[in-house]
Amino acid sequence: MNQPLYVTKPYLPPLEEFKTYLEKIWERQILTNGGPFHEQLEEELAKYLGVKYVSLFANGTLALMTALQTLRISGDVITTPFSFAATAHSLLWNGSKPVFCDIEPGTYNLDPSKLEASITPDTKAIMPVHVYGTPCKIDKIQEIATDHGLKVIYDACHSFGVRYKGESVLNYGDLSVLSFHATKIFNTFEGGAIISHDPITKRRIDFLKNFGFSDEVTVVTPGMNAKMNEVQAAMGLIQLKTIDQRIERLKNVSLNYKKRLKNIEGITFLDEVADTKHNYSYFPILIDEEKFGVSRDKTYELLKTFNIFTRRYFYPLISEFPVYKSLPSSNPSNLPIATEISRKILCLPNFAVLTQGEIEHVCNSIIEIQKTVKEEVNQDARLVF
Ligand code: T4K
Repeated sequence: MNQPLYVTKPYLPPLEEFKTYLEKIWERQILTNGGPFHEQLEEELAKYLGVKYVSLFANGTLALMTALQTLRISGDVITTPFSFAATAHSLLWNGSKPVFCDIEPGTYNLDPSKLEASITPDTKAIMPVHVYGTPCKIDKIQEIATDHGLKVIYDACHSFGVRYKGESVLNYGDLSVLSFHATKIFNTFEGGAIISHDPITKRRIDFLKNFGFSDEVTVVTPGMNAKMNEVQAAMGLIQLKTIDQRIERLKNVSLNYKKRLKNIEGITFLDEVADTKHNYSYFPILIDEEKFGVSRDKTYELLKTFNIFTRRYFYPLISEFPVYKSLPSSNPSNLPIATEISRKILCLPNFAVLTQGEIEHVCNSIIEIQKTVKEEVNQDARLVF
């Protein structure tokens, strides 16, 4: 049997290289609290990403929660149900109420044409997600936010390195949040960042992630502990050296998948968006049961028998989790596109070292599942007659 193929495989640099960084940490004995690697990574990331200010965090969820604190958001926040639980959880943890708005079929991101209908006098902000790294309809969202005096915090956890109209997608909105979790294209084991655009906001973020201390004896705000440590930052510095090569390889993986799967009836892909440099960090497909002949869930289960472990990101919708289900905006009639996409979505194994043979194995297994199930159905039909 082949080695199991998971939805992703974290990038790990050569251990020897990592050891040289660990030796420096051991020598300096500075393990956290804004150490030299932390400072270096903030600087290098700002340069690489093409953004003004980076504030590093222990993980993306703490960064989302701190972003809301930074802008003092409390009230209703419009967001997408088609995301990871952390998007909406960060709102609840801040005493805000998520208001779910439907997504659009082309990008699976918040549908700006439905946004305005969700705005009430209690609405304070919009938290869109660039899901799978595909940019939201940024210009339209900003126009609506400006018209209604709302803040925009992008959950950009999938958007490392994504550029839109020639500049970083992270430069849009009031703040953007990244995740550097092990499963992400750029990882620091766990980690995250807030991208801000002016020095005063950057300062507030940095106070908030360090208990609110502005100096040794002064606490200016009730902050929390959300700091990235030196081992995480060292990992980030090493990862940055090879990120462009890995994105290039992922682009190839995506092209190869598309070549092999494009003629299978009932399988479609996410469109590439114009004016965008993608990072190709996820490879989602939609399975239309009627045309493909097998349901998404059955395909997901049967792929396991081929040692292929796909993921249904994002099923169930956040609005379907018990804690959110009773919100009026969680009613499926309010979220028809999100509901449909979450029933069809399947993320295939996708990582930079995925080989051509492994891509063939995934595609051939999908084709075989379709063939076998269709034959079984035909056989059952013959038995009936
Ligand atoms: N907003 C959005 C839009 C997000 O997608 C996320 C996180 C966040 C916010 C929050 O950011 P963080 O606080 O996490 O920084 C994973 C990740 O845990 C999560 O970070 C990510 N989104 C989400 C989309 O995916 P799971 O529950 O699917 O992870 P898990 O452990 O099942 O991993 C998936 C596969 O990856 C495994 O089957 C094997 C492989 N894997 C995983 C890990 C952790 C490895 O090979 N090595 C590993 O160390 O949530």
